[in-house]
Amino acid sequence: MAEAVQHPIDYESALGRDCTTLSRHVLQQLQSFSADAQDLSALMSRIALAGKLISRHLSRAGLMEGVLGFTGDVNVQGESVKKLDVYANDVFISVFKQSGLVCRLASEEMEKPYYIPENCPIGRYTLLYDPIDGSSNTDINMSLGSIFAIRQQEGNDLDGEAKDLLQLGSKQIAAGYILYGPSTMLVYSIGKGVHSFTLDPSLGEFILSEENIQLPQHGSVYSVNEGNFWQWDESIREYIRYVHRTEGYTARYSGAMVGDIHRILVQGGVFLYPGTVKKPEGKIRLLYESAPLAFLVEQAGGRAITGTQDIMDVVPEKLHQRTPLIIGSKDDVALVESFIQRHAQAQEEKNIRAQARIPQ
Ligand code: FDP
Repeated sequence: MAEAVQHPIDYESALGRDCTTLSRHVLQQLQSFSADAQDLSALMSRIALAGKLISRHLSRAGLMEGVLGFTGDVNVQGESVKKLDVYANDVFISVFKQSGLVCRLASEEMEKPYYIPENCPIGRYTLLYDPIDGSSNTDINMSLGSIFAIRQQEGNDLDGEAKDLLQLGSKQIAAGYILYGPSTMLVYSIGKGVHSFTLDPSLGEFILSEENIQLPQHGSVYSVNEGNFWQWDESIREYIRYVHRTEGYTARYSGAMVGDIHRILVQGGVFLYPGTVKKPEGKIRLLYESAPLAFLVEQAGGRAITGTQDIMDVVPEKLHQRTPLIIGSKDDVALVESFIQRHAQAQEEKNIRAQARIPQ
């Protein structure tokens, strides 16, 4: 009888992979144990804890009373608040209590920034976050996300207006998202590439899955809510007509941007949430959705624009500002942009003709 072939097990690399936790990864990236590096590692660990708590809650949501559905309140954006939005918002606040790290948090669910007074004498950071992205998916057991960004707090914000947050996306120290899908993943960047971690429930740890993710230059996916077709600008409608009649494109839209962006990060393509007649600035919030995702996608070699400007160049005027968003693979974003530019140029020529009374 033939002897069974022995495959040597490479314990060293298997263990190395299993042991790369998020906090260790942050320190490895910074190659330092300085106070700043320790802070960033601790910040990411707390965000990971929030992700674990929310993930656990979501996995049991269908088994518990009073977890799903609406609270009956309307948030600052005029949207009906879901019970899970409130839960997830509070989780982020509570994981940062007595951390000495984050003095102030700002989220979609709170009109004004929330202060944790005991942290403020030494807490140098602000956390901006969308606790539950894709709210329409909450009650139907579909993928959801959380989006986060960390910025340095500048000054003491004596008037409580958080004006120091009204700055460019390049002021973000770290950004990322947590995806609650078949497995829970955390994807982050501290400006040194994009890295993904998967929650191992048996260890209760996020373990490194992929380092230095690179977004393909082009992908077949376009991800947009086509129900808004008649509300878009003609340039966006033209782009969509183009992908409809061109071979090689396929539509994917889940209702949770984090899931759609994750697909694009891995496989390439473009996600769009353009302005509509009802919402000329679109739906996506700049400070805790567009800017963190733009930071991440640019770090992975992609692009994010409003249509006329890079997202990272937009200076916010207010905390809950919205922006149109076109984000993903460089070539695909450039294609959408070319439709917008062509349309703007044609419009300009038309206006000049009209002013000069030249027949159209
Ligand atoms: P939400 O339902 O939580 O507000 O962040 C905005 C967002 O989620 C995205 O996650 C999602 O892609 C989009 O809104 C869905 O909005 P539409 O139903 O208008 O397509």
